[in-house]
Amino acid sequence: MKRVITYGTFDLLHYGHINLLKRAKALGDYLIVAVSTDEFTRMKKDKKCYFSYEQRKGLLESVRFVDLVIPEENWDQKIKDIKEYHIDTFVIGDDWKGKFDYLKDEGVEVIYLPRTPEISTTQIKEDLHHTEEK
Ligand code: C2G
Repeated sequence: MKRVITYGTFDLLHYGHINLLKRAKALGDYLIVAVSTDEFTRMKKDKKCYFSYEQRKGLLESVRFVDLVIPEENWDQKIKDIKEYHIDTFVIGDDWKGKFDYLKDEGVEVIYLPRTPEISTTQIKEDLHHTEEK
């Protein structure tokens, strides 16, 4: 059983996220998603999620490509997670290209997948804001 892990905030879950999760699952047999807690999101993105951690966790657990959702509480938990969950492959969007190559030293495959262009949580918020203004 090939075990894959990925990390993210996944706020306002959209088709770009789903595209990533679908491709991540296709790389193995079991996909773990580490979703950022509200506290960690505030720290890493300096902004508040629209949906709470529990809501984002519940949404991700409803995605058929996802087998387990765990909390991402800090930048440094990846090596512990890889050991604890016997991970074979780490995958994330290529906006992070190169940032997690150090995980190869733990014997895992590190894969950066192309992001889905034109969609992002920020874009959704901006578009909705402009729509309201019309
Ligand atoms: N993503 C994508 N295409 C988009 C938007 C996002 O492929 N149009 C991918 C990102 O590359 C990432 C995942 O979907 O792999 C989740 O995106 P975010 O929630 O923006 O993740 P981020 O806030 O970058 O958190 O420790 C790593 C961080 O937790 C990553």
